[in-house]
Amino acid sequence: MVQEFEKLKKEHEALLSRKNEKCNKSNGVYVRYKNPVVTAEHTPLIWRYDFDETTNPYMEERIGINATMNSGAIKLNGKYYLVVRVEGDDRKSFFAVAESDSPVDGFRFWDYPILMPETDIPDTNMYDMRLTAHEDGWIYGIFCAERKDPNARPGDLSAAVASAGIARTKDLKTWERLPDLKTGSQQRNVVLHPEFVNGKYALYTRPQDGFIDTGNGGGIGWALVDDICHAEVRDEVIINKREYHTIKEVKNGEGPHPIKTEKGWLHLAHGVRCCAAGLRYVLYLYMTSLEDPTKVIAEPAGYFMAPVDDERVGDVSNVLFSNGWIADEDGKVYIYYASSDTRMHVAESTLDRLVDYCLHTPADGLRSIESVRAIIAMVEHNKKFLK
Ligand code: M1P
Repeated sequence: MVQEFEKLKKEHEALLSRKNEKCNKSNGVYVRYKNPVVTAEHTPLIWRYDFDETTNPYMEERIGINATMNSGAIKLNGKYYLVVRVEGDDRKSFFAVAESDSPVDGFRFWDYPILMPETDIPDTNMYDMRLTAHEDGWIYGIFCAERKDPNARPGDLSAAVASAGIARTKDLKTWERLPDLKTGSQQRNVVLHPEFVNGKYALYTRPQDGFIDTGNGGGIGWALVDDICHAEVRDEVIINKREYHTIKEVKNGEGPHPIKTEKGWLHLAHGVRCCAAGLRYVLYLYMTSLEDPTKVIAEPAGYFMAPVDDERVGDVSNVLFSNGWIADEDGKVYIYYASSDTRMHVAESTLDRLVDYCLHTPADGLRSIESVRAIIAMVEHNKKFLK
């Protein structure tokens, strides 16, 4: 028994202290790291095993963890933090903080997951937190609060309602839960902009008709809110539309909050299309104006990152999803992304590279002939250098 526990602990420690390294391949825009940064196996053994031989004579795992995914990210006092969406074998998601001195490896969960306070209407499930250190001094976490649809047909045990849960903290340990966002539609992927705009809090929204289907929800929305403690969406404009025959035809959603650069706000988002294998989730970038954050000033065609190799397979296959990135002091950007709703990875780039990618990659011409024209323009440009 003691031996078995010791073996488990040794293997766990080896996983937690494993060093990461960059992949050999890069497209010049970003480089992936080889190992996932957080997996279900990274979760503490003290969450999962009863260490008392008298109550756990067979050393069975008592509480199984199924996945660690869609994590908010923030750097505080020189340390890198992920607020991880942890999903148990029981399908319930919750938040837990993983901390490291390095942006690319060494993430260790705190001993206790976050006991997120509830509102008057208990959440059945909570997930996908976006962290924003707002200029008002608080760190906000906005996440999906999911509940059974009270109007579901009898016998329908799947119908659910998604709303934006709002909480705030100063230290990621103690959280104050605020009322959920009031809005005329269901909402997921709601993100708080880090600055006041016209003296108001600004939210990226994702209106949706149903729990899964966005329906008439046209894409990523924007709404100004007077009071974050009683947040209500009154006017919502769509700032980044879904488009026919693009990577975001079926759905899209804001990732983490945008990063301010000299040339505009840099956004990371996910786009979803449908294919014979089901929904395919990829990541894309776009930029908005500093003067008018509702105005898109650049959007490269197609995806920025799509699932590759092992990333393609998991609980919900063919999915990349990101709700966390960190712009470091030295200009590097760490993009934390989940693959196939199962595990967390990191990719590295720089602000300069990402902005250059946005401003100099051809936009989507929305027709095959325009894609060909973009290639012809590139070839003609390059001919000058090949003589
Ligand atoms: O399963 C893929 C993703 O599906 C949802 O994202 P969206 O609302 O854009 O469809 C979310 O449940 C997300 O957590 C999940 O990764």
